[in-house]
Amino acid sequence: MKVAISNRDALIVVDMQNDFMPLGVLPVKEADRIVPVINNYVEKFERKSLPVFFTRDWHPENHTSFRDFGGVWPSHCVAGTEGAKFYPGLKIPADNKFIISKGTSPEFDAYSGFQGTILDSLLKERGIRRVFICGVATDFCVKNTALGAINLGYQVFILSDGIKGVFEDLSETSLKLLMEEGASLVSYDEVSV
Ligand code: VGL
Ligand code: ZN
Repeated sequence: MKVAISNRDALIVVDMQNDFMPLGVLPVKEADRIVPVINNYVEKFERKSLPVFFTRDWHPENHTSFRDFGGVWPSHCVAGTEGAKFYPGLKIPADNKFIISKGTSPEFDAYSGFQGTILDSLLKERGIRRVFICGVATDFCVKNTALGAINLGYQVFILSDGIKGVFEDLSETSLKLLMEEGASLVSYDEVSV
């Protein structure tokens, strides 16, 4: 399908942080490969002066999702550390960009960029009705951010060439679920400015 970006659209880049890159502590296979594609999407939105939202996992040292504290993941994206920083190759516009930290309190995890954040109000304030979502991981934070957006009434486009997952099967299932929930899957050539 073809879709043209209009002035009620925003781009959401999910968790493109060092710890999720191939050399990180919670690596998403080939996550570095989508960086150039994501940068191109960022430029598309930047050119139209549309907002770009970057979510980031921003956990305290004793976060509930960490194995030592009863969770399933190795310690990752601890606030202020190198691993929590955005991947150096990621293009972050000087203007009209917003950084959304999530999973910031010890006792709650947040796979969705909407969970415990002001993302929804920032979008609503700007009259945004449709969100284009890319980043990692397809089967966790991309999935849940997209579901959050759908539940809040946004029209959701998943950027198929701008996502990578942890588990292949789970990523497939996640995308299928998102389509059933009303999201559309589009690639770079299908998105025009
Ligand atoms: C994520 C696992 C743990 C993600 C975050 O960004 O998808 N996955 N924390
Ligand atoms: Zn996390």
